[in-house]
Amino acid sequence: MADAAIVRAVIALGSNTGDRLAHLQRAAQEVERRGLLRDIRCSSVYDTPPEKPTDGGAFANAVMSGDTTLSAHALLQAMLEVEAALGRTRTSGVHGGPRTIDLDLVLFGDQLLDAPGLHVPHPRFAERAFVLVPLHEIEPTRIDPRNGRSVHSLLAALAPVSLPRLGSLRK
Ligand code: PH2
Ligand code: MG
Ligand code: MG
Repeated sequence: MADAAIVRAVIALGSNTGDRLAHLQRAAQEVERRGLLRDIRCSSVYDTPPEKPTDGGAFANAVMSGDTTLSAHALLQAMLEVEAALGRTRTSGVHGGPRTIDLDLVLFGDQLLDAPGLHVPHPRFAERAFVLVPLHEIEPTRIDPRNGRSVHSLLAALAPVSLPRLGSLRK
């Protein structure tokens, strides 16, 4: 049988309640421990102003990339399990409201996917400094398969931002 295809996936991590840095570090540890990604690269963790839609405070954000043989659906399901294992709570019904941990599938190889609950590339990542700044740190030449533009060029198109570094995703 042919080997399962290896795909390089990018996961964005966010938290805006409690010990935000610890939530991101634990989530990254779980992604690695459960073998969801291999040959992992981790960005720094940044302190980011909340972008709409949200009714919460400042976020901690980071991204990690790695190889996977899981399908996009299986990876997303496993990411939701990591969120649940970390006790994800929603203190309001507002999309983007305060949350202990949010894991979003940003890129899955160069695939374009549109299924219920699974929209890849993440529909808004190319306008979001809180994704592009950390992604630029680890994958500057990565291409947005929707338009062929590199992370470097997407970031250059945003208003200049300077995001404070909160720490490292790896403890
Ligand atoms: N996530 C959102 C909405 N707004 N803002 C920042 N800075 N970071 C996030 O992760 C974020 C957000 C919806 O998931
Ligand atoms: Mg999100
Ligand atoms: Mg999410």
